[in-house]
Amino acid sequence: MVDTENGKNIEEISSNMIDVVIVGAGFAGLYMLYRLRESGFSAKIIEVADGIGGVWHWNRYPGARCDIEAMQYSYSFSEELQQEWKWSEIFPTQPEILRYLNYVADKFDLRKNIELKTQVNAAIFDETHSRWEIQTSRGDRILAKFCVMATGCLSASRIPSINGLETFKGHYYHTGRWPQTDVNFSGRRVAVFGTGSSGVQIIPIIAKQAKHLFVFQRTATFTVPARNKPLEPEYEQWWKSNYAEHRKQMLETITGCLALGMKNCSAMSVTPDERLQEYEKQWQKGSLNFLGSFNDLVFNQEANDTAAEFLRSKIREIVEDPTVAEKLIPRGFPLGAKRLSLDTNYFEAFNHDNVTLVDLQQAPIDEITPTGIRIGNKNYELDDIVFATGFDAFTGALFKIDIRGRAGKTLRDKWADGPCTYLGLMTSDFPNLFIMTGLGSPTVFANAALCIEQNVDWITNCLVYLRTNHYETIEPNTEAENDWGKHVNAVANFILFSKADSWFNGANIEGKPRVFMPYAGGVNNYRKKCQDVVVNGYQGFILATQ
Ligand code: N01
Repeated sequence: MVDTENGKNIEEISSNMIDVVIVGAGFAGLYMLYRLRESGFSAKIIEVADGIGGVWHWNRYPGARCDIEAMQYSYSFSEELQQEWKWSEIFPTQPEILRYLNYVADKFDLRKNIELKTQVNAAIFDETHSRWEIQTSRGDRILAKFCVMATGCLSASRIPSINGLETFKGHYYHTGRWPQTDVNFSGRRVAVFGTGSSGVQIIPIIAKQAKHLFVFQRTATFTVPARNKPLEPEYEQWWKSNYAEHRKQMLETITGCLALGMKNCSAMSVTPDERLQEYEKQWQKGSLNFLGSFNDLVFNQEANDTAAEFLRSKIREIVEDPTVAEKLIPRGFPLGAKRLSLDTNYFEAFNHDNVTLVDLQQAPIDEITPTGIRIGNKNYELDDIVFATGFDAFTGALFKIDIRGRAGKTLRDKWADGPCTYLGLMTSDFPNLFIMTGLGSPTVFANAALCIEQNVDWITNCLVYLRTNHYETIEPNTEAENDWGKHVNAVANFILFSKADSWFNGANIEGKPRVFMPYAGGVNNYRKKCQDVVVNGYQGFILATQ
């Protein structure tokens, strides 16, 4: 029988039938593939890039590194792997993390089920046969019982539309789509847009290389020093000697990270001197744990103000020119409401003679010209422009795919007013479609590697349950989905993270609905909710035998 539209016969298409198609070969996709194969499912990853690694493949800009300790930001599923892999630094660089992921792919023989350089164009649910048809840029149509979107929450990079960009005669780059060839800024005049985590990492490196660096800042940012260093053998040994137990403890935390010696009291319950001492101690230690210096910094504005003021005082100490320091001081939003960054010599970079801060709050850009950037009658002559301008987070990568569920309904239409999921894992009317992009889950506030493993384990156990009990489909009921959405919102309103324009709530993308998308209730609570749903017979899900 011939399918006239695509010129392929049904037998040819059916021979392409597998249990699960996974979209994306990052941290999530790789472990998903491993777990599914171990559980007896046929599975395949489709990945658009020419290599595995997801964000760690694309974000190869100078200075890119992890801001969660590698001993924790790594897979826990194999004791052998976690014992034999040796990290060189506390916060390893992008190349080292990519090497690790490649090592994992080789060790567990994952590559044979990964198809690179292939874009998934569409995923269409066939209600008659309860299966997904995945259409790729190679013209393939793969049929799968289940589809897992491991497309990442920060993978759809975004260059803002600035008048005249297409006329620019120099080079321009986005941090999230960095070329694989060497980019050297020596002797060049470079502009950087964006002072989020990517900008904070790349700016000090370019400052060292460039003839002149212009940082075009729209919103000043809070950062804490990383104080990165080589991994000390004793520390590594401490982790490795009892890895399983440490990983277990991590699961019981809010952030999915072990942070020892933190104070479990309100910032307002101690004297101002004690407070400062604690902030100073955490500042000297470095790491994002600064936000946990006291247990109420994320929901008590008064407490948050004290920590924010401490960080502002540090900027004044570091930056020599007081006028520049004032421009670099973040104001108008709580600490943490835009994601806190870890830095290495970020503010120090502004003390270099070859670095100029351009404050876009004073005057916005008029245009990009063939030779640079114009603001009013001032021209900045440039050779290169770097956009560290972030991502269409959570939904951007999903919406690049034409995803259609029941009755041909598109995901885009369903989520026109903002995404809605149950546990961040599924959405109603899209049976057997699992989503692992951090929506409605704590991933972006926590140790993403651990959150990914939790999601993958949940999905795998769910598929085993369906197989054992002869169910054909699973999808959330709308009531459970709505209740989850309300809960995610209620938690977001309780904490201060919702009180700023950010990629958390879609505010960084023009026209995107303002919905607070991640779950801020903590890894421990999220896990418990996911477990309870299972214990109660997949409560909130509709399971059907045909
Ligand atoms: O992106 P961002 P990012 N003109 O959206 C500015 C993770 N990550 O790539 O705030 C001028 O945070 C924008 O300004 P404003 C991490 O979770 C982790 O830095 O919108 N500026 C902002 O300053 C992080 O949170 C690591 O006013 C413009 C910046 O661009 C997430 O990825 C490293 C502009 C965008 O900041 C995203 O970080 C890197 C315009 N038209 C990233 N448009 C680790 O360390 C936007 N901006 C693991």
